[in-house]
Amino acid sequence: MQKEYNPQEIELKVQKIWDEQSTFKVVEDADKEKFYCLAMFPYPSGRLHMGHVRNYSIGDVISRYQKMLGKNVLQPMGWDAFGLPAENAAMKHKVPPAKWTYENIDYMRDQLKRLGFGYDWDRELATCTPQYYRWEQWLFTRLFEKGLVYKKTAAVNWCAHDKTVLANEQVIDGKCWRCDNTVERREIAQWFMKITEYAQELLDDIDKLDEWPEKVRTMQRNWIGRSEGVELHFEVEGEAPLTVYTTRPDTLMGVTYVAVAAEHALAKKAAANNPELHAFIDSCKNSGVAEADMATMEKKGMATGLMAAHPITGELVPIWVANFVLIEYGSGAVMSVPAHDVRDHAFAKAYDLPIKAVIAPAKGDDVSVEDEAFVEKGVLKNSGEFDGLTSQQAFDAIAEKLQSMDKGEKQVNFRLRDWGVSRQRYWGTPIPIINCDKCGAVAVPEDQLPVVLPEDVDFSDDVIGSPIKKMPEFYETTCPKCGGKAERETDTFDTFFESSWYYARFTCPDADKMLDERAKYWAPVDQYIGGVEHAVLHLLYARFFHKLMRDEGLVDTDEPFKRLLTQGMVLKDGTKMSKSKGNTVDPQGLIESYGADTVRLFTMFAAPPEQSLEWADSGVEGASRFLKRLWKLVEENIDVKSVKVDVSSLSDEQKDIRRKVHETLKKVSDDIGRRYTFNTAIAAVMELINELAKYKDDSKQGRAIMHEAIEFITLMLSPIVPHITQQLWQDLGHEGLVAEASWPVHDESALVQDEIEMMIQVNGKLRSKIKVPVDADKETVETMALADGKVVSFTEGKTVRKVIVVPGRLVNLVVA
Ligand code: RRW
Ligand code: ZN
Repeated sequence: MQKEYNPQEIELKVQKIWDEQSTFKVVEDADKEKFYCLAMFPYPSGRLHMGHVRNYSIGDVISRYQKMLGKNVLQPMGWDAFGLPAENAAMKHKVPPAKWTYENIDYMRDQLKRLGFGYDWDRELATCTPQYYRWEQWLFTRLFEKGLVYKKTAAVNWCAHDKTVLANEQVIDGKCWRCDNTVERREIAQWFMKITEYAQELLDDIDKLDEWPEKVRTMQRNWIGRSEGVELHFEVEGEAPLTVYTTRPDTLMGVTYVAVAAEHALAKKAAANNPELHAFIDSCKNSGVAEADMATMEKKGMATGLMAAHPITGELVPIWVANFVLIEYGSGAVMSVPAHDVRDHAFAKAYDLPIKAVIAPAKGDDVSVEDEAFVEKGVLKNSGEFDGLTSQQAFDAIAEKLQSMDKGEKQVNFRLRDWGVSRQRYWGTPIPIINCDKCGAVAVPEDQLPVVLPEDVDFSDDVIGSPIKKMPEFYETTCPKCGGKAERETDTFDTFFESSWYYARFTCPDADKMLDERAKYWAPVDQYIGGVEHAVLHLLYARFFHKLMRDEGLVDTDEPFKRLLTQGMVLKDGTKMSKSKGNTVDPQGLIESYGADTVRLFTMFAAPPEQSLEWADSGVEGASRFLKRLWKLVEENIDVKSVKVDVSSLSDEQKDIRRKVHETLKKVSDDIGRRYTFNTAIAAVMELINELAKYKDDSKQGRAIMHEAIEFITLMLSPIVPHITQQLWQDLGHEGLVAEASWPVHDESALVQDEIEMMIQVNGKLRSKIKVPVDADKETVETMALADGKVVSFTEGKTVRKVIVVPGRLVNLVVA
């Protein structure tokens, strides 16, 4: 064994062994319990970030541990390769996005290999290859036939100067990121997936995800946003009735106005001969407020001059146009109850609209709604025949009344909208549709798939927008239905489309259909690991896709991810490490100076996986020192190999140290296997190593215990620092790989303690320590304490007034 720990040399050597032996290649085996461990695959952005290192270290520790438990472990890796960054880089460096992407993949693959992650590289995939995206094109055409996708106009960001659609990230303070021109909203035809058809199931199945963080389950529930309410109609003279939805029908008698979205038909009509209103509506459209900002933006409105009839009283209330009502939500109109809704209240105050209180607190004094809305439920007042009912009773009574008048009915609503998947970008999967003047939108027939994205596009000039929109050789085609001239769709999919099913494709990356039988063997993913930034959309879309694929017969489970771990952020100086903040630490430099094991150890030790990890140079130094200490411990005790412990002949001291060894093993198994607190597992091993460093016992059994301890330590640390432990494992005389060894099991009998140490105090001062049998009763302990030689010297000639025994810990003698 070498005297010095040389990480660079060891790591490259060990990685070569894994490579040559295909250690992490995995095939389906019905006789073995499977374990599918997946960490969110990266965008090939250029180089690995510390956030990636953390994500993939967690996944690798879990995978390697499960493999040592004897399971058939799948841990794949691939590339989420489409998207805007490649286009931006292409414009900047004047290289085609494909070239930029493939070069990044090559570099980042090397980095992952250098970190020693145990991936089955035979399953590597990149979403920008036709072999991958052809199957999502196929699925899309299937869903088209089933009516689960459709075309609808929706607003996009448009830069009139560059004549291109902009992604939300390319709009900065309402201006184009390239030319600073004010961005406009434009309505264009786009493709949508009917995720709303699955809203109820996506909601219900959250209950099955009992190994997901509660926080994420709540975020998913809120995003889906199921509510129970009433849909009702206000008559408008000479117009179609105005339909609104409310979750508070109990407040119906407090409606004092109705508000519609700027795009609502009634607003447009009223604006026809009202230039002021026309201008207001235009200003609403151009403001292009993101949905997230709706709550905080300034609420603005204008009266239309039209009136609506209250469905129960027939009383006329004014119709207003308001910027906070969204046309995409419900009917684009809301009933307003300023007395009992915060937003309506603020609006009524601003425009001097009446406020009518109809709900009183269920208990206590009535409250004024002049300065503030009363939003709680309570008891109805000023509501005619409904007075005195509780909010709950009134919900039903008012719904029934409306129903009997044919003016409304109960309805379940979802906040969730259909998923708009069209992007007017180049670097993405072409949407497999042909637009024909005669036949409309026609799906590309299966035998004409994939629709291949041209990769040899010219980015040497100043390219603006999507090059395929200017390539007749791409878009000119014939209609599959009528054979006439037609044009291909030149929009591409949102990149969340690719990441919604990659986990399934990893099970059969070479299948000549979307998924084959292997997908059923591996589904679901047993452990999924990724950043909390994907807690809502990515996970929801992947759950949706899983159900779509299930309904195609491709998988037979309901949910894709059994257990979810959301890792915390990586911080430096208290803020998120990011390029824009200029506070990143490049993992590459660390690997080169310390080796992969040190980097892995540091990221796993510095914080529990779900919490943020604060970067500290001293932490890396500490991790490096620890590995040197581990090396030294083994090196000093290497001669002890092959001595076996004889449990029956151990001294008390030997039993104690062996107990510590087995206690540590028990704790580490639980920390890694169940709790996922890798940091405390490492801390426990560190503590054990400190103890062992002090332990000098050259007897045969003493050496046997040391031997057992260092073997366990090597095994316990191997998922975290797999290179150094492989070398130590070999030096300890093992033929096979530590990655393929069995996880050790602690000896329960070694944990049994037959004696415990108790402190003896005399008048509150520590005077002695004695060993007593664990099962000794109070009297025995008392007698033993009083008989102890040191104690006697303090009690001689005095009277023992009182003896206090704290079982298992101490005895206090009160003497005078
Ligand atoms: N390709 C997508 C992606 O996010 C994943 C699809 C499944 C949608 C923190 C993590 C910090 C990230 C700073 C920086 C994700 C990080 C994985 C970071 C891949 C985290 C990366 N690709 N967690 N990650 N940089 O390349 O959360 O505090 O951006 O789980 O690495 O990230 S990605
Ligand atoms: Zn046609």
